Amino acid sequence: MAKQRSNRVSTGARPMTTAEAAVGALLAHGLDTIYALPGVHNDDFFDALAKNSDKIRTVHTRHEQGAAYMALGAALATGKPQAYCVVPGPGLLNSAAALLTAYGMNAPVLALIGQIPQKAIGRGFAYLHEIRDQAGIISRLVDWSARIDAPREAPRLIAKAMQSMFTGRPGPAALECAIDVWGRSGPVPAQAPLPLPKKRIDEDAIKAAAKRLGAAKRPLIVCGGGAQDASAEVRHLADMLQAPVLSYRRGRGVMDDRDPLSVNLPLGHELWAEADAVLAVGTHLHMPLLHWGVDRDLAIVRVDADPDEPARIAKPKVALVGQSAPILRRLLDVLPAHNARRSSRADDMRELQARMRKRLAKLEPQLSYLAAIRAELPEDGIFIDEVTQVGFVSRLAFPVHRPRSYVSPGYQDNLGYGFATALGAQDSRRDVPVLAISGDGGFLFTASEMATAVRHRIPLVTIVFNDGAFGNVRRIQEERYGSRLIASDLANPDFVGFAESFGAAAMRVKSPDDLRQALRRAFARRDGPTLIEVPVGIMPSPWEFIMMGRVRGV
Ligand SMILES: Cc1ncc(C[n+]2csc(CCOP(=O)(O)OP(=O)(O)O)c2C)c(N)n1
Ligand SMILES: [Mg+2]
Repeated sequence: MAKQRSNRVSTGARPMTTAEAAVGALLAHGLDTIYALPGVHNDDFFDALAKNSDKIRTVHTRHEQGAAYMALGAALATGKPQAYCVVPGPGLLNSAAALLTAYGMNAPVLALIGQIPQKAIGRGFAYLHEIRDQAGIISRLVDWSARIDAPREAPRLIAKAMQSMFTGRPGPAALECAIDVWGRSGPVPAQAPLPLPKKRIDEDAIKAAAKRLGAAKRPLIVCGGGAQDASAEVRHLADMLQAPVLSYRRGRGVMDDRDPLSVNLPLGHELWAEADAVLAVGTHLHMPLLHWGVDRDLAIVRVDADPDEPARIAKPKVALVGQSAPILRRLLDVLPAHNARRSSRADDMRELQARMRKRLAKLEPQLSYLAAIRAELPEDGIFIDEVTQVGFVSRLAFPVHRPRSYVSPGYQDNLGYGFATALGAQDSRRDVPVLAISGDGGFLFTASEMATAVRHRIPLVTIVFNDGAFGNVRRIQEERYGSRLIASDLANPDFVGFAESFGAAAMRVKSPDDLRQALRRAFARRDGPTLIEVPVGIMPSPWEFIMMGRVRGV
């Protein structure tokens, strides 16, 4: 059997190096960019990239976390697989927070990671960048990983990695390759991309879901990141059921916020209290199930790509496992036969929305700055949030009109992800403006990538809201710890001077009106980055609208 296979391999195989085979496989999967930071372990791989530079761009960063976050941003903005390449040991660990975030966001990011000489792996000889059980560490960060041990393995393993990133719960994958394997030559068989396994739609479950939802008097839809590719279907279902659609971080943009049925987290919290059926699409339902409560009067229908997800916290009435778009299309076919007659909820929803806007109105100046951004960022522009005061409010009140046009880090909520992720989004989507917001704390996590933005002429616009503090932390210390402030004040650079010193454009503005003018100028500049610093004071807390209490099953 093994012999037969090797015969088959040698007939159609062409001699090439592992690195050449790997680059060829990336190209065969439609990748045209790799985010990377070089080093001796991967020199042969980079040389293969150099030989193919007419087909694949290499965007090099100043820190490995920048490369991995850029791949993440590109994957989120395009919905397509993206790759990054770093050295082993410290290179891998430097990229690990981004890989963790890609895992949490179910983003198809392929990590290509170097290794020490193949024969020495696991032996503790103290080779450069050696780390104990690198494969074991990687296997905790991604669902699928492997090591390329010979040229002939590269195309097959890359094809398997690509397939794994879209199988079940989507997410990152990783491949290691030893320093002496990248340059090794050998016969390499041709390998076509592997088909994605087609999941049969469970017709009984579709019917059960249609009956539950169709009979519901107060249905609610909740969307997470897994609904981003099912926007048309969700919008149609919402209309058919006259169901409000709740989205918070990763689900924003699935519904157009101009639709009165599109609701934010606090309004969703109110509606959750009285809903009799919920359709949850591609979401952990973390806040509703763990914080808001459930009871027997609420029939939950889950749609999720991960077969283990629906019953993790609470067993739903109906679970539909697979890609959300085809499942929802089938539900749209079947629902009309079971759907109650429904009158439009538009007026009623407009009233609820107006009340909610009044409650949120105290979140100033955050709302006015967000309004200025929305007025200048075109509808197809992409907004990248951050773990900062204006970012928290954007998740509740920044109007989003299209899927994949609002990026938020999901449950990792890791400070400092934003700027480099936004660079990747803008690099991969040169056709639309991308806008990143940061606090002064978060921005400096990856601020060195301003050099990358200038080097690769990435026209990202970044707003830094500067309050001279880890403001969120400071507020908690004031409110809960008797104002014993510790580790929350910041010594900052002159952000305008900092950006200009890299060759970026920079401005400082002090009001929402001035921000609009600055944004207009910044978006007009398409050959490099712009930083806009906005000095701000202490802002009102958004947390009463985010961490909300139990409303069911009390
Ligand atoms: C990786 C990571 N480290 C620490 C935190 C904790 N944290 C949350 S918000 C915050 C302060 C944010 O400061 P800044 O970016 O200036 O925003 P501000 O709250 O001042 O608007 C910190 C340290 C986190 N969320 N993620
Ligand atoms: Mg701050």
